[in-house]
Amino acid sequence: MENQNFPGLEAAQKKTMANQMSQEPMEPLVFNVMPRVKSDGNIVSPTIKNEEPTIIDRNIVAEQSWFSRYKFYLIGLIVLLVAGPLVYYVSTKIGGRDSESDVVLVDSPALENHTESSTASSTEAQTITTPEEWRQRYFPVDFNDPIVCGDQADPDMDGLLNVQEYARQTDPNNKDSDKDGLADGDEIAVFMSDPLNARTSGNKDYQDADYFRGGYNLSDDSPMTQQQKDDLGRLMSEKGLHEPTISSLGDALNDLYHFSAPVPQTQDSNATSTASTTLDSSIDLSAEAKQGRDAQRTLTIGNFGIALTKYYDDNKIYPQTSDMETMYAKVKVYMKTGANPKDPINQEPYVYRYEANADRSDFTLSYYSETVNQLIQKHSKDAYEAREKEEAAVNNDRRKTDLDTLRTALLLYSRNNAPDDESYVFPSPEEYKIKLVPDYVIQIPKDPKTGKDYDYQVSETSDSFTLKATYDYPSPGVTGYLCNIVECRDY
Ligand SMILES: [Ca+2]
Ligand SMILES: [Ca+2]
Ligand SMILES: [Ca+2]
Ligand SMILES: [Ca+2]
Repeated sequence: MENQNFPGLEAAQKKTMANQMSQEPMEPLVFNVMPRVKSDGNIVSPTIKNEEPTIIDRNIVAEQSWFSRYKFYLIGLIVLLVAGPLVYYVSTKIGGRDSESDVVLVDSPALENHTESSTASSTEAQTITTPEEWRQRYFPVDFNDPIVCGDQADPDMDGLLNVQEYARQTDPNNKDSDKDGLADGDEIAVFMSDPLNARTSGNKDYQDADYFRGGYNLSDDSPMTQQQKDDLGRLMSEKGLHEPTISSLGDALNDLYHFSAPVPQTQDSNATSTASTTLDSSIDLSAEAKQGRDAQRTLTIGNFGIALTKYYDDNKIYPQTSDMETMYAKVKVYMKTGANPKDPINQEPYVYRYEANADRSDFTLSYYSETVNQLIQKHSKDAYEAREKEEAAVNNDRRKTDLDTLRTALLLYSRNNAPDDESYVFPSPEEYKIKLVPDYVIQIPKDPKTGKDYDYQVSETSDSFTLKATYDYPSPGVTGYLCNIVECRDY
């Protein structure tokens, strides 16, 4: 789009972003360095790397002056309780993207004996607080793998951490949820546009990226003043930009905002010899980039593993090769999506490895994790488990859709058969199939795994019903899916 064509935009409806900006999720980051009081009254000491928290026996503590022993912790806790949320609130009001700087990952053996704060943050990076249902939807295979779906991970590398993607309802696997050319994280932290609306301005002719490529204000379609451009440029430098923003805005970044895409970070030249120091200097070694690459590795190895089990089902042995490309060629037909048999860095130790055992009844697939600095190995057992969970997620979705469909059919039936608009009438379990098919539903759906009918019950007075399905691998406290007159929900 030419800049000259841009004036003459119609007056646009505006969305207030202010409301959205104030909804950053609270994170418990600050508190984990302090002792926590468990529900049984015992005190858990601060988590120290690779060690189980020490539980201090309540009785022993009680024998001494509890206050004098823990007064510094208490005072510190109180200070943190007050100051933590305040600092957090202020930082998110200013920034939108918050705690990347807090995520200090132990990124090389040389840093192993580093301070407690970095290890605490490393543990923190593994925290998962998003609901399992959400993770199952977006990460069906790795929904419990903190490297992929931990709160602080950013597998799609759009600058928005998973916990923020959840809060914003954006897609944690999609850099640009609304496909307007601006990365989710950049929309929030830099452009103050809606990450779920390609046309925040309301102008149907121009997407969000068009405005910033031309130097126009989203709020009123006016050309930006020099001051506004300078301010935006400063924000870009401060927050950084992510793809696809950089490609979408192209030359405008420098021409209008004097912003040039950042030069990839390289390892500190003082660092002692680690694998990382020998890496190509063009490789981005930021914590964010490492997490992104690890997420990709987990996904890739997971997909290979599942495809290998399918290959095994057909061939009764695993492929005999130690060459990733050859293995990939053999299992390709079993893969749902393409995969790259080369590691994102593909330089020792960051390479994928595959090997079958002697009688080819098992395999080892591995990658080297940059975020935890260790070799991650997966065997056929892991792959079968991942496959079951993947299939379970698909089946569970099917069950929800089926019950929603049946519920709609039943409500339509009731509307046509009840004596008046206020009352309901539902067919009995004995004859609901005859009554519903084919007028209200083409056929009665059955459970995708058992092939049996879903549980359908009607009240004695025939004016209410319950439909139930049982999930495979349900989350704790959940059995399945339930629909009645009022709603459909997990139960
Ligand atoms: Ca993200
Ligand atoms: Ca995203
Ligand atoms: Ca976008
Ligand atoms: Ca947008």
